[in-house]
Amino acid sequence: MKSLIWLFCCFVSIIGMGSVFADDVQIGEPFTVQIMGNANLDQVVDQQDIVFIQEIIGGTKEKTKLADANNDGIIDQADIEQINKIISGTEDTIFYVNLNDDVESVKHPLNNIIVVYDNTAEIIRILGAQDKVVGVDSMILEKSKYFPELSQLPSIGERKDCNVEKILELDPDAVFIHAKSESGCPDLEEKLKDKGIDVVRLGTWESHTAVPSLMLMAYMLDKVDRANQYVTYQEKYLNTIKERVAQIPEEKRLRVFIDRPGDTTTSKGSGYSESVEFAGGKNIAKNLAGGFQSVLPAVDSEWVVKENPEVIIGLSWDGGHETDDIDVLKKRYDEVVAKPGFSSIDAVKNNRVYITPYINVLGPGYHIGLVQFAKWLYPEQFGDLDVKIVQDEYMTNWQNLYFDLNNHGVFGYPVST
Ligand SMILES: [Ca+2]
Ligand SMILES: [Ca+2]
Repeated sequence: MKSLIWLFCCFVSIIGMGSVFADDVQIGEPFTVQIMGNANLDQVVDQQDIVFIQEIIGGTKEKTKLADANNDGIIDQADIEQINKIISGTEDTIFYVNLNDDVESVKHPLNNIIVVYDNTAEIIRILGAQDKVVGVDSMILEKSKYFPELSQLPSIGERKDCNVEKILELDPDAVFIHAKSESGCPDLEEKLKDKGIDVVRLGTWESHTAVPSLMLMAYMLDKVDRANQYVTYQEKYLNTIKERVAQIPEEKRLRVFIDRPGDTTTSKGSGYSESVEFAGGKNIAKNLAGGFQSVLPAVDSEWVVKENPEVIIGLSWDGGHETDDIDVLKKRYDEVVAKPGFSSIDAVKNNRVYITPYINVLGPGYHIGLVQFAKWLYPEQFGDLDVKIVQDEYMTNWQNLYFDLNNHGVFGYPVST
């Protein structure tokens, strides 16, 4: 448990850091695939980008930050050639914008890769690129039930302290890893310089980074069709939630408190707050500030009691695929309802306290958590959706994983339906 908390502390410390997506993309909104050559800043690289470049050259359009497909500082015919190569998959290099907002390059095609971070490994499975993976980090190794095959691969150690010797030994074309920061193996590029190994830094955990990164990785790994299919599949759920929530009058939207371990909560700008709001809840702590990146403020029980939320969603660091013990979530539930004064809160009096493992709304499968939140908040409007079916569909069709949800894993308390 302690090690998990520690893991999570490191995990949150990289969220949002230097993210190029966080400010301008919200759940369910169109995003920009951050590849140089995506001149019109939409979700694909196609003929329209060539038209766009021609218009820039002709002086009728302004240059955009992704227009310089070959990254040589000028917009000309060579960029059109590079875009044509990207479309046909024959480029030898891809230039892209990484999580640190730097323009980087990666060789193409990629045959062997190392994958760091569980959410990144999920994207690899969605794309159907598992056969390219030659090494993983210890986080994936520890999740042997969720990653039965990938967890058998050689480990490059902890993601905050990569074993460079091991990476060199595995000799991949590229390492997919999180943002450059103190905990993000900051010297990796330096140590792999001249070794023919590219470092690709992308955000894959928060809802608004996961899918744009998935699309970018699809270009790198030649899986664009598969990525488009996934986006279409996920949008179906996002649109359903959006449409139904839109029909709930403002005054009937429930006031929600997100109880984060350590007497903290999540405010505007955090993935959890965004998820609750997307599911139609009103996060009572939305405008509080404090904690990491000012989005994880500490709150005292007195304040929560005074606010009297109608629903409490408690985050748990435990639970998920690797345990079958519902008590890990029940313990957290008991802890939340026993807080000083909480027995007088409407959410507690009306049995509307729900515990969710943090993984439910993270990574490329974040729509599962959104469906769960929507169902917890508005069981009448979302009664026809079954979280287990959504989850099962995700694992079977997109994770290439058979996982018996009726007998294994814990994903919500008191109920995950
Ligand atoms: Ca485009
Ligand atoms: Ca150029």
